[in-house]
Amino acid sequence: MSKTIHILNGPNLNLLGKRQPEIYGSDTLEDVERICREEAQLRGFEVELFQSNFEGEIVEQIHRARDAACAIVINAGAYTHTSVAILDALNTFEGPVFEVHISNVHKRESFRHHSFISQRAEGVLAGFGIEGYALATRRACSVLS
Ligand code: CA2
Repeated sequence: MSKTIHILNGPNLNLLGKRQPEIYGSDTLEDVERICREEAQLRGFEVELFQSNFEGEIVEQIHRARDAACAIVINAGAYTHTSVAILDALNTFEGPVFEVHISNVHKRESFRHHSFISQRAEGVLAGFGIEGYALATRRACSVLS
């Protein structure tokens, strides 16, 4: 069985640390990968980080995860609130799924309050900054151990 946790990121998250630091902080996706890897390696797991601005590419990465990953940590960005296609893809994945949002989406506009992904996720973290990814990775390791 795979010991790799896939950390999936949706649109605009490539700009993390480069724009809107008042909402998303000043850490980058490289920092996300580093803190998740630290959590995973302490527990005998690995991580692989993926980001795309295209819905279909995220769907295809979830399909690859079916064979290559033991768990998925996903911040689908704005697709969280719109994408039945990503939900359907996650429903084909057999391992645990954890949903992460850097900001507290419930404190923001009402269109961010609904998530298609939450009904598939074992757990949801919002508003913990990039630490949410590390916490979700840690939880993925513990449910798999
Ligand atoms: O809080 C989150 O993590 C979000 O998933 C981020 C999405 C937003 O649409 C969700 O409602 C909540 C937006 C990602 C945009 O990422 C940026 C990062 C830095 C600079 C600009 C955009």
